[in-house]
Amino acid sequence: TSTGGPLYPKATETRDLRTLDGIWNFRKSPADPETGYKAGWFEQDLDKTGPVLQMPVPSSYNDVGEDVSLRDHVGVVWYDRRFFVPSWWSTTGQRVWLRFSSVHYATEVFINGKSVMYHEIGHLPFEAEITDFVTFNSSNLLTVVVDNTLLSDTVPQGVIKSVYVGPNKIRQEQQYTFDFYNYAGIHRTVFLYSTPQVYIDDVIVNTDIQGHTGFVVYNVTQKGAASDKVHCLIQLFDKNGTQVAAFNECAGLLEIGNANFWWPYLMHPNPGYLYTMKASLIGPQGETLDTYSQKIGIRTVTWSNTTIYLNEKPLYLKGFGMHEDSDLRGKGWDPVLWVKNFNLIKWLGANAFRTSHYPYAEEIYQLADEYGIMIIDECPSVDTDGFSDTLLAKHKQSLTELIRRDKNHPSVIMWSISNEPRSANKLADRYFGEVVRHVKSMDLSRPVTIAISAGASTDKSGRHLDVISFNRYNGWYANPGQTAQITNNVVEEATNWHRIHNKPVIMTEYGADTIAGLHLYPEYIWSEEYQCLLISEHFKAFDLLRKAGFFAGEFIWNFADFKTPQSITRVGGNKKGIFTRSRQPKAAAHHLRSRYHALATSD
Ligand code: GCB
Repeated sequence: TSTGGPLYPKATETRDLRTLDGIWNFRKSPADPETGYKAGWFEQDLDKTGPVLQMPVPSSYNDVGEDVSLRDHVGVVWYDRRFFVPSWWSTTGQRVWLRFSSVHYATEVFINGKSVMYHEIGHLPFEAEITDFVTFNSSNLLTVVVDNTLLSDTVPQGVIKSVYVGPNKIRQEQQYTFDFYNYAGIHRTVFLYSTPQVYIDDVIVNTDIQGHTGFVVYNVTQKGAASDKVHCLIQLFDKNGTQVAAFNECAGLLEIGNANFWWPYLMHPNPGYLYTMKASLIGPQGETLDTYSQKIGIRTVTWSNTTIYLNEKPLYLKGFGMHEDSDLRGKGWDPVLWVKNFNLIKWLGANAFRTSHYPYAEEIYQLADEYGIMIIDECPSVDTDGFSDTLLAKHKQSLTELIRRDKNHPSVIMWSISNEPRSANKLADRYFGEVVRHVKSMDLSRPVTIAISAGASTDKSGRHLDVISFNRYNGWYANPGQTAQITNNVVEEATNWHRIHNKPVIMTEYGADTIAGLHLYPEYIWSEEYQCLLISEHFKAFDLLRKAGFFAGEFIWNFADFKTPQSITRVGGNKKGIFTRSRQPKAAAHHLRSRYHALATSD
């Protein structure tokens, strides 16, 4: 089993890096998942053991073919490719590492026919040191076996149904209750990288502010040497590359007078200010053993029973739920898509989004740090149900990996530990108590929330949270076509949540499916006019709630249209986007934009 890879791989003075992205060989397994194992597909090139497809990495495999059995495949698929490791990595005594930034859902990795790691849960990185498995004077075979099956104890959960399709013919169908397509495959970059023998394993950063002074509390951990044989040099550089602080302990405190704090977009003329923190491991002779640099932002997040504060200023979050989703690529990491997304986020005047309903690619958090966009970081637990102990263990594991990965991002201001769990179930009380305790044991610096769909009077999870978030579809699932009651309902429900829990409240979802280009007036569901009207009625509620003093943010559902399983309530997918799937604005995008910009000037 493999977890971790807490540090995003980087080339530095002491480390080299390449990616194994590109076109790989690919084959679906027959229904029996053991087939490939029994036939030894991991011991030779896939194209020698049968026909292969050409498969891009990173990408979901589902939508690149013309074959419904590829799109809807349930179970195991095989990938392979060959790669070289530079011989000088060996002559200089470097360790060789292989890191997958995300593969969905369960993965076993072989190198030259030997199993080197297994990882479960999509959307999170895993890595292994493979120095002893590779050869340096010839190519190496890398085989990846991926299983997309979701069951009652996977995160997220699903169920496999056997569907009778004729005599002796059964089709296995993956069913799940969540509302996005269960895309699968090698979704993010595959890194091959080197570190020295003695290497920096992790860097933990926390920041604080006092007046104009910034503080960076850090801890650099190393592996490969006795701790009395090495020390650290920590240097902090500002945007111009000027060193503003330094210290020679592996754990310590840096003080930066007149610091540039990290501010969100539109809350400050210079949002997203990042320093570069360089950590070096120094050996007994004063030699540099390893270095690792990362960008950090100096900011605080605090909260009371009514308000969330950033750098001691009250926050009002304006954003949306998103998805990693696009045409052809599915959930494959795509820098073009995401730079475009961030440009649209700025165009809208938004300052936040929720990584609904799973952790996004690390590069997205790096962009959010740079742009000053705040993130509610959600783990992959959606529609959480059953609340078994095995599920609880995996749910905690997903948060362990998430927090280890994202702990240093200034953009991450809150953890969301679930979306729409069945929290009226009495088992949800103990379950979420445990999950929150687990998060708090790892990070006390950020509030914890759940995007709740249960009603305030039946929900059992809210008492464990710092911030109450709720999803509600007034004028859509409830009373479709009727907008007159929306404002009242939203005000009442938010007020009720606050009255019961005495905590800040956020609306994390509201919205209406809308077919771009469908115009119906007077407003009629599915039209652009209806989406505008529905959100206007919500805006009235938000303005009233802001005056009430406990309302901390509004998140429309969704940023863009996205793919879902096939259903008669979905036209080519979920159409609640304010942008189409190709990121063109519907009328609601313009409408939301004028609100978010106006809120920025009034703040
Ligand atoms: C929800 C879910 C979200 C769905 C949305 C909808 O409550 O959290 O994943 O896509 O409703 O549009 O039905």
